[in-house]
Amino acid sequence: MSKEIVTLDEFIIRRQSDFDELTGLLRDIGVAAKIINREVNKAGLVNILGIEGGANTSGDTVQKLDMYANDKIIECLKKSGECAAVASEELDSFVEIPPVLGKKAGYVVVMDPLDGSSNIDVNVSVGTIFGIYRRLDPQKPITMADFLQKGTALVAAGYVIYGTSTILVYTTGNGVNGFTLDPGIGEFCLSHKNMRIPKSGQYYSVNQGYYLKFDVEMRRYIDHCSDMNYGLRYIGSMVSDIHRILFQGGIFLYPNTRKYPKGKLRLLYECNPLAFVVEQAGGKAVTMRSNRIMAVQPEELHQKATIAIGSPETVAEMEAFLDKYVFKSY
Ligand code: AHM
Repeated sequence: MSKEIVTLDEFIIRRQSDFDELTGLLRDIGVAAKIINREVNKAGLVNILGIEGGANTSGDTVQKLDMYANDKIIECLKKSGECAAVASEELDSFVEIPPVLGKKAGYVVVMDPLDGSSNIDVNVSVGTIFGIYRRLDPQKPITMADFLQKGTALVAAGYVIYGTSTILVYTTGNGVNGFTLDPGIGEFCLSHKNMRIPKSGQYYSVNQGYYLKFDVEMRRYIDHCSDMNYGLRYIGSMVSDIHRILFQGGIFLYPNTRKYPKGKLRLLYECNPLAFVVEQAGGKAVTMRSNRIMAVQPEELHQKATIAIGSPETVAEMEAFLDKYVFKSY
């Protein structure tokens, strides 16, 4: 007996009650993901179609893929009229979306349109990360405060991986579901229902090349992972690393380094949305100071954060390990 295919659109309609008034907005993101996917898949042809930043065979300028993704998502978000403004890792400040007649634009979106984009040239998976907040007051103009909300205020978040297959994973705070793009019918189909992260895992994911740039306690923790025979896996594309950990368990780390004293990854665009997904799958996400990522009060749009995220017991074990070294000295 063949299994019933449930497309993303059908799923959104069936679970309408989970979505408040953002059904159209999530569908806009799904449409943008399909368009970006098409473009990412063509990336290997840049030498034929024209180098990014240079001119193509028709003489038009070829846009860099991360800016292309940025513009495409914003363009798609104009369709439903549910999104009032967007803040993106690619832009200095937020942009407002023109209102659609008769629609209440009750939400703002934060996004990293193409995370890990330096991997594109070598055919390694990249992704889109997004988070959705309710506006503080839809009757008032949008201000920075609409974006500087804690992760705990997120109403939905997710990511898309453009990889061997293209997968969209998201949560509206009621579990995590994943949809794989069926290129034959051009639809995201429910493929991973109610995803749960393993309680613990034997993999750690960190840029070990920075070992000597980490604080001593982090170096000791990495030694501990090695002592415990944990496997090291690091793609260098956060979405892909987190996606793997959601299935296999373990921990992803981006600690402070000498080069990035506050961490490299962005609180609003990367850490909070992925923390929401991982927590909803039963996992844990904290800073190197053991603060819950989603409870950190953002002070600016492009704020950076350190992060340890993954299986709940593995992250808790790391916190206990670091606690022996670091927290006593603060
Ligand atoms: P980007 O915003 O320049 O794409 O950087 C984000 C990426 C993450 O996807 C990844 O986890 C990290 O940078 C890798 O950084 P590093 O090369 O320092 O290990």
